[in-house]
Amino acid sequence: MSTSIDTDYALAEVNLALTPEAKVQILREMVRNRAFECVALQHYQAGRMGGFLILQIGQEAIPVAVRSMMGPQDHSICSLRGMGTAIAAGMSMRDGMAELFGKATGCAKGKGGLFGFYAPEHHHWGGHGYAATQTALAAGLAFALKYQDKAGAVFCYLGDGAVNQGVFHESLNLASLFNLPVIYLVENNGFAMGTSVRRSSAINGSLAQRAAGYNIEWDIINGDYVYELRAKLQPAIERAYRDRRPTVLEIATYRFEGFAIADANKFRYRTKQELEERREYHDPLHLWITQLWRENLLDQYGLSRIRADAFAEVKDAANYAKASVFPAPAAIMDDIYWEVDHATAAGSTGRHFFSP
Ligand SMILES: Cc1ncc(C[n+]2csc(CCOP(=O)(O)OP(=O)(O)O)c2C)c(N)n1
Repeated sequence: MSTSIDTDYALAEVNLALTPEAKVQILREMVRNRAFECVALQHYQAGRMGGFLILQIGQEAIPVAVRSMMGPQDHSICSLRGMGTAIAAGMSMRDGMAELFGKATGCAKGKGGLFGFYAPEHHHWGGHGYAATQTALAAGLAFALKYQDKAGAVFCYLGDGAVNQGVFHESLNLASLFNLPVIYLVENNGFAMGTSVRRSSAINGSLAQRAAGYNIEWDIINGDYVYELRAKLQPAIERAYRDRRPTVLEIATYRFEGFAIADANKFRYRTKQELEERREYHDPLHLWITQLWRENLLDQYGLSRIRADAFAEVKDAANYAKASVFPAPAAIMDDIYWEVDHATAAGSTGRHFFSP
């Protein structure tokens, strides 16, 4: 197992500034992320949840490292592969698990499932099902920060399958033109559903290179390593804070599960051997544990405690979700449209722009 790459980035200023407790906290967050998704998977397979279950297992270092670099003035927004990103942002496991169970106590009152993973109190704005739509919303959020003369940046996640959508290119153009403090994080896990990057992208050596066409700085990161992620995020964050300029970061990663849990083809577009190799040698969680081990910041007892705490938290969340009630049928239209909630004429007629 190679950790030499991360050892080099350990010397980056932003990593030298990390306290031992902060490093262990990063591990705690990664373990919480994985525990949440593993337990969600068990309940999904037991038939307790409907819809899709789209997991980030194998990609956890990214949202956790990104969050470790964010301040209270920053915002995040992501695609449909974003439950772990919401948990890393600060959403409680109870809010998330109840949402997956479709219960009224969930973060979107049981009406959104994983597409409803919003945590506005933590500046996390979902959870978007249509590939790349969040890239335009991120530009809008960044524009709002600038327009209102507020500090901060917007961290927008998207997948490799989203980089060829027109809306992403419009967003890049405007982000550059208007000098917006937005950081686009392309999580390149190699596949859009079952389509490989090689088959979907005309330029596939580097997805981030598209940014050059819009006069935007870009970089490529190995997303298995926390230190590398943090080191390479730092210039992008400075650029957003200081220069109000966007950045595109392409982050190489790998998802251990299928596209969604119901992915009948998951061994047709990649081999079992490839998957086993990734799990064995490139699991970001194991790599970070090894790193902390080498730095004498972790022992077996400490690791067991972290795991036990995470699983206790997620078990409590699942019990809470099970015990919660489903939303009442009469509430089906509540909290969906502002116009309905505020009893406007448009809310009662459904007509927003045209007279009957
Ligand atoms: C505009 C649009 N077209 C098609 C789909 C169907 N779809 C859902 S996820 C997905 C692939 C997304 O791949 P990627 O962006 O690489 O994200 P990943 O699933 O790898 O995290 C597609 C094509 C969609 N959601 N939105």
